[in-house]
Amino acid sequence: MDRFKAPAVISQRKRQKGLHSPKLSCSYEIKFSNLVIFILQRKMGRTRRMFLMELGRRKGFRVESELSDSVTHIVAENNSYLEVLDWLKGQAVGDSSRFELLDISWFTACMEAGRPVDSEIKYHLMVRQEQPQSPSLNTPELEMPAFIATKVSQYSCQRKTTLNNYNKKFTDAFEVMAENYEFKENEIFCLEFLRAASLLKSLPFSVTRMKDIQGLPCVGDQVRDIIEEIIEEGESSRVKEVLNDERYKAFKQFTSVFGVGVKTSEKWYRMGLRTVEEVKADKTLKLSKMQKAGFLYYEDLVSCVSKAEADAVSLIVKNTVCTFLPDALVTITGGFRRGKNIGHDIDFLITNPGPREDDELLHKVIDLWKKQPGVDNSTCNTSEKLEMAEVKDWKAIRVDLVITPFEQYSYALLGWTGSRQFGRDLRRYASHERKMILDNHALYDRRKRIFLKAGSEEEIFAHLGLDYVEPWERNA
Ligand code: DCT
Ligand code: MG
Repeated sequence: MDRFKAPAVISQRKRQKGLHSPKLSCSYEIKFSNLVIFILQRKMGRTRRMFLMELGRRKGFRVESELSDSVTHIVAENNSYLEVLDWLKGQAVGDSSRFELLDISWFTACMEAGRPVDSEIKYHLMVRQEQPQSPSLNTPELEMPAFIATKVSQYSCQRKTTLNNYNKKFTDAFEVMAENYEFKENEIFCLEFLRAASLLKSLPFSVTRMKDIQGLPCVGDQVRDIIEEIIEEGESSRVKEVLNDERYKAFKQFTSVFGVGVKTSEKWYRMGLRTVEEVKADKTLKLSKMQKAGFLYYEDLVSCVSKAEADAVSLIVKNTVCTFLPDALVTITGGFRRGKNIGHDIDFLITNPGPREDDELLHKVIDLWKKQPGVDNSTCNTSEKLEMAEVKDWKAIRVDLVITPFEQYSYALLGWTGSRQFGRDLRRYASHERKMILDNHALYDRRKRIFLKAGSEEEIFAHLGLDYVEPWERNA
């Protein structure tokens, strides 16, 4: 597999928004069609209700978001029988005796059993329960965290993570911590925070109490302390400290330059440099070709790539590739395939169905672009052009071109679609749980000593014994 990274300069044209927006919620198979549940939001709150609805659906129950005619069971929490009746009167549903009015403890018992349990008398809301003591509040094993503990995997490849992040204030904080540890080359702590961020991104509700994270994997002491502080104070003092740290701030700036990683940042920091401007002004520094391009197009490259820009570039890439290989398959991977509408670059995967490969393809593509007016990737002579140009009507964008042999295409697609954390966990799961080795080319079964062929991403998940996770659910 060959990979070519270059900032391509393309004409900036307005394009329509993406053709297809990703499906963000998925439907689950209904296993128990003889009952239809409605969960009352009153006194429960929207987030908890959504969480419970999602949980019920995932377990094969039919849970309606509206109080429709088909509803058979109404579930309430912390509401007395009379309160529910009162609420029902306001809903104009006619005869309310057709509903089973049940306490949340019935629902939680069903979730635990993984099937509907008999609506015994103890679960019924009744007149005498004027001051209800919800059983779910008294028996800890029935509370929300108890479900989480049994169902949330430590591997993000066994979770669904859409772009709908209910815990951004926590995950942003963890990502700052992870980045700081990355700058310090402390991989263990870096990963600890990345895993915690990824886990909280997958939760279908906002964490508001420490109880909500009880029993969750990937939540160590450091992570717990930060969550606690954010819940109590609204922000974390440790994160604030990092954000104000001189070294962190300098590394953050340096690594924002294309071609600059932790090693180079370390060197510049040791030299006493602190800002991008200071590095730029230092004419004694030896810069790589990528770094030169990084400084030259700095403003363009730090501004995000939009979906419209990705679509525009996609047309250019497809057209060029097809002049050399008419049957080639060109697919957008990376964040855009996962449904993001911004990114720091655009990732493409190219393959040619059939036996024919072209080792020279990427070079041919780049050479062709170099010759074309308006599309240019050369870094040496562009500064002169910039000075001559009156109005800059183009934008530099990072494009990753990856070419793969056709028989490895599914593995490459899975790997390059990411997210990074999802890929890490897939490889960790393969190795720790299945004794297999996964990379962007192949899957090797160490016990059977064979390579497992796959013609689709679904087949790779099946080889690993994992439920399929759609690209837009891989935003771990
Ligand atoms: N990847 C990989 N090997 C690498 C680099 C990346 O397998 N050496 C995978 C992991 C994620 C995917 O490719 C795309 O990488 P990025 O572009 O860095 O991530 P992204 O999710 O597309 O993020 P962004 O939206 O910021 O571009
Ligand atoms: Mg990308």
